[in-house]
Order: sequence, then C-alpha cells, then structure tokens
Amino acid sequence: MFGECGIAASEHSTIPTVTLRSTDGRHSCSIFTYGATILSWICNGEERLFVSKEAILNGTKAVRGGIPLVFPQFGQPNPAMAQHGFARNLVWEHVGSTADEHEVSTLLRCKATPDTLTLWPQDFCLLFRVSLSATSLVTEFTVANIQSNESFQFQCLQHTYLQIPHITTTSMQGLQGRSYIDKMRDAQQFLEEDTTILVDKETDRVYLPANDTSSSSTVNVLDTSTECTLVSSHASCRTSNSLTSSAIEILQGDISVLNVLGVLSSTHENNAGTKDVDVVVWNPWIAKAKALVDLNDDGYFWFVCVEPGCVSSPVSLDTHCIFSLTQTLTIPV
Ligand code: TA6
Repeated sequence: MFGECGIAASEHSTIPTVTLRSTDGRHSCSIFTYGATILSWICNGEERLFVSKEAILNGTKAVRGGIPLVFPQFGQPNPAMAQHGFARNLVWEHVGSTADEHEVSTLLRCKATPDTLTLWPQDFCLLFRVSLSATSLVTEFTVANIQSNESFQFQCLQHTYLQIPHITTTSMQGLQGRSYIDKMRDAQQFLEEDTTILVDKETDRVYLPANDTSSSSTVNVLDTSTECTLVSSHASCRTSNSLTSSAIEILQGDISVLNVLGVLSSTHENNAGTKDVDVVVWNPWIAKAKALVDLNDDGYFWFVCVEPGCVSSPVSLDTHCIFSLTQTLTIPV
C-alpha cells in the first residue's frame, strides 16, 4: 500500500485534522476538518503549500493559506453572507479513506445546517475527496443538489496558496491566450498575451476558461532563477444528473466511503465530459499584505495563489444533480 490515513486532534484546536501519509514518510497531506482546509502538502519531503505564520488555526476564522474552499459565493455579492461563502467556516465530517499501491485518499462531507439554510435556503451535500500520490495531490470538490423542488446557483473555487522560494523569482506559464478580468483595473477584461507572467504589484485576476485550443488549462509555476517548474496546476469541472433516491440517501445518511465513491463514479461516468474552469491569480503585494491581520508584512514574498473555480459565471445545478471541481497539483519528477 502507498500509504494510510489517520485522524487526530489538531495542534491549535479540538477540531480534528485528517492526515494522509505515505509508507515511506516522504509524502503527506493534512486536512483541518474546519472548512476541510488542506493545511499542508509535503511531496518528496518538501512543503508545497503556504500557510501564514499569523494564520488563525483554532477554528474561529478561515485559514490564511493552504487550500480554503470557497462556496456558495466568491467575494461578497450577498453582503449578508461571509466573504467567499460559508464552506470554509464549517466543520466537515470525515467519512473514511481508501488506499492502493499508488495513492491514499480520504473523503469529507458537509451537509446544509439550520444556519446555512437561513443564509442560503438550499439543501445541499458537499463532498471533498483528497488523493495523495508520490507526485500529485488531487482535490475534488463536489456539490450535490439533493432537493427535489428547485435548482440552485452557486460559485465555487479552491483558493490554493502555493509556496514559492520568492515572489520576485517566480513566474507562471500557461495562461497565454486566455481573457481575464483584472480586479486591479476596475474589473475590465483583457487578453493575456504573455507566455510568461511575473508578479511585481498587487495582482488579482480572474482568468476565464481556456475554451479553445490556443490556450491550455494547465498553469505551470516556475522558479525563474533555475527555470525549473515548481508545480503544475490543472483543473476541470463536470456536471452529472440522475442521482437516484437511494444515492441521495447514501450521500445524506450514515455513509461509507465506498458507497459514496460508488455513487460519485456511477453518477459521473455516464455523463458528459469535463469542462474548463476559471483560474484566479492573486498576490496581495505590499499594501494589502500589511492590511491583512493574519499575514505578516513580508508574507507576500512566499506565495502565489493559483485558484481554480467557477466564479465568472455561477454554476446552475438542477435537482438531483451533482457538480465536481477537480484540481490536480503535480510536482515534476
Ligand atoms: O482570490 C482572490 C481574492 O478574492 C482576493 O480579492 C482577496 O480578497 C483574497 O481572495 C483573499 O480573500 P480572504 O477572504 O481569504 O481574505
């Protein structure tokens, strides 16, 4: 077996943390069940995600770093709901794990609560599957519309903070040919013409799906001092229908991980292919870093956010349908 899964109390909170660890000890991943927030991904003995030294890790505030989950809104279009929605502030339930000779996976679940129903009157079930292998981390965020009377719309995103040697020696490739909304230029839309993108000021862009052959859906983050690729980020989404009532009972009930995985694969397999997604690129730079209480002033040196999601246009999910957003982070061998 490649590895195993464990769950234990967290360092700063009684809310548990799920840990995936390879048998050889060289690879691991930690998931704080507060928000199902991935706090660490170690690949070949090296930490690949950034978490601020000032991050609040006691389960009272969304984590500044790792991979917070954004749902059902991006930003704060509904001012009555927290920025980036409530998924990253809820305690998720650990459903179980699976392992084979290539990877170890775990599954977490979050159901609608009286508080979420008050804020957002839709009955949903969220699933988050995290799979660790020797070269990659795959994170699959699934939304199930389990109500029978109406569809609902939402935005979702995986807010990934990638650890880098230094922002001034980091570049990104793979976004050329994609249009983007630049939040630093009055949310106007531009075309990315550069094959290599550097960050030298506050950067907050929503790159729209690469829906033609001229652009790819993989973003490579490189160290310009060595021209080596640090990590590749690929993402896609898919929507599937035909959740049977028994499948809904499995998703909602006292579920086993194999039952849920069975529902996911049977529901997804006989449906349309995957689609490209938005990619948000963010670095707060100097002023915004100073303004963020949970980020030290020079914290912006050490990360760039490459965040796959569906934010430029909301997802509309019909009754008894599921939607999955899958991010694959790969370390070149
Ligand atoms: O993903 C980029 C962004 O929307 C930025 O505008 C900035 O607000 C960032 O998210 C962090 O948001 P947070 O609510 O986690 O402080």
